[in-house]
Amino acid sequence: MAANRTFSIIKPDATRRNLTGAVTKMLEEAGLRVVASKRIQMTREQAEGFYGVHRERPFFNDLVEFMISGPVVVQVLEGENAVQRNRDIMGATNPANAEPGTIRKELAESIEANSVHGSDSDENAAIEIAYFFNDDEIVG
Ligand code: IDP
Repeated sequence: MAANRTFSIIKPDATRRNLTGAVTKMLEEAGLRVVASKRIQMTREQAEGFYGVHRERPFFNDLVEFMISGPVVVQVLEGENAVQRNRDIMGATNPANAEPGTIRKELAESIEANSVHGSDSDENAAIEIAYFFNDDEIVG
């Protein structure tokens, strides 16, 4: 299968604990290549828009507060089967349920402060990449 792309966020709990490198190393060791990366402070509007699908969920407001509580690192990852490969190395949403060796099992703090975001489909990957990056910022 041809290499394709997914979108990743290193969340504020990880940047706060200086784990940007540790997360990126795990992504790279899983066979993903970082083809775009920037450290940003998300605005409330950006976070609400990004997580718009969760607007009706009970944790929505807390999630937005968490995502703007500190810097995040947004990344485009490239590799064979990139979306699934990234989901596999991330582990389950709740770190308590994540497999050993996954980012969330090894590094995450809680179901909310779970260190990483990763797109859940090729379609959403394309939408999420375009939400944060211009084409000329992605260098494969
Ligand atoms: P995912 O990030 O594993 O795809 P989603 O269900 O899409 O999981 O949830 C998005 C994010 O919302 C999670 O990564 C986590 O930060 C937060 N979240 C999900 N479920 C809960 C919950 O029950 N309580 C608090 N935060 C949650």
